[in-house]
Amino acid sequence: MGLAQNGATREVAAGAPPGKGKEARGGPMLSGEDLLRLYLAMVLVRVLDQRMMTLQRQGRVGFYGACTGQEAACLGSAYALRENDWIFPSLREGGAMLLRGFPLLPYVCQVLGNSGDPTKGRQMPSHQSARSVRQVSWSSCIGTQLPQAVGAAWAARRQGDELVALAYLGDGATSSGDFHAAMNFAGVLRAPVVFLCQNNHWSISLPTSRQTASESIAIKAVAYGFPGAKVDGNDVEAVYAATAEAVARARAGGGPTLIEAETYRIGAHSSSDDPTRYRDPAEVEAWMAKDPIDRLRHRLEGLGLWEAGREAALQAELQAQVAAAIEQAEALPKVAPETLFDDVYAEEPWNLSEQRRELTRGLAARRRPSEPSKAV
Ligand SMILES: Cc1ncc(C[n+]2csc(CCOP(=O)(O)OP(=O)(O)O)c2C)c(N)n1
Ligand SMILES: [Mg+2]
Repeated sequence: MGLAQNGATREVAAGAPPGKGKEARGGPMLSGEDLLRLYLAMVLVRVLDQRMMTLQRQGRVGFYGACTGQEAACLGSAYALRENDWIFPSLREGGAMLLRGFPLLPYVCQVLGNSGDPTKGRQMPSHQSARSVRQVSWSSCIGTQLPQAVGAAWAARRQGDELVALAYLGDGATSSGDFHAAMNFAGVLRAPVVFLCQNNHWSISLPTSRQTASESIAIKAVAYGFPGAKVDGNDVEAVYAATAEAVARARAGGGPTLIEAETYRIGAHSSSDDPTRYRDPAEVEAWMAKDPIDRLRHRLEGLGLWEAGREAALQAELQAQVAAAIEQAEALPKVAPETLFDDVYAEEPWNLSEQRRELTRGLAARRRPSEPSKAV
């Protein structure tokens, strides 16, 4: 793992023994307890993604995008944040909300877009977000989250707030105008933002080799006047170490960092995609051998913190948790149409109130059993 700064490259922590408990969070090392916590979160996200994709195929969910193969890059980086930091996701980082304490049931409700969804079904499925864990929605509009993250980070800094914004992007987003505008502004303003690019080798069917002529994505940071780091995105400790270092620098007023986490999208781009039409199965198999979850499990076993015998029980437990959340979520009613008018204005204008009343009357009339006709 190297760190490129103004053309120079240097090594940052990789594969070092985990640090001890209290100094670990915020520092470059993870304790054994942290590694276990991350392992459980990564396995939960894998199990959830598999179940949700199945639900989509059964017609019970409209759309889904999985993070399979990228759990270390996604969760290892999110783990380096403090509670009051903000996440601006790209396409696959919903699981960071769970790691940051968002409950599973409303999470599943967001995928279903039903009445248990705190965002009232207004988002596309898979575009979870929650103010409670300071995470905005996925950004299906590629790259738009990046200037937003810079703006939020800069505004917070101007208000004297020490928070950091972690902005995720894919390799494909590096070709968007928003990426370059965001990188430029972040550098000029020294905004406390960390850009975490999950280079998963594909932008739907376009390979990263067709995305850029640069020697890496990380190197692009040099042109904007701040450091870039390239890490093994399937090594959760390496991702954490690089992000923790970048977050600490941003918080201390040292400005932004671009981290390239090299990983691989094992599954389809989304439930709307068929990767067998453009990818060599041998490539997928080669990356499956580098699975970040297997890798962390081996690490934990080596540290005496996990035994192979516990795996089946963990799988059963997480499958049961996810199944229970799905069952409870599916038992909930749809979002009431009247909520359409909620959260639009702090004080509802008269015309919206009128429309709300009209809709409520219309819905009530439709719900009443039809009365016998008085016509003769
Ligand atoms: C502005 C914009 N252009 C194009 C698209 C279509 N699109 C959706 S996802 C995607 C590829 C994104 O690839 P990448 O940034 O590498 O993220 P990944 O899906 O690999 O996580 C594209 C081109 C879009 N949604 N928005
Ligand atoms: Mg990609």
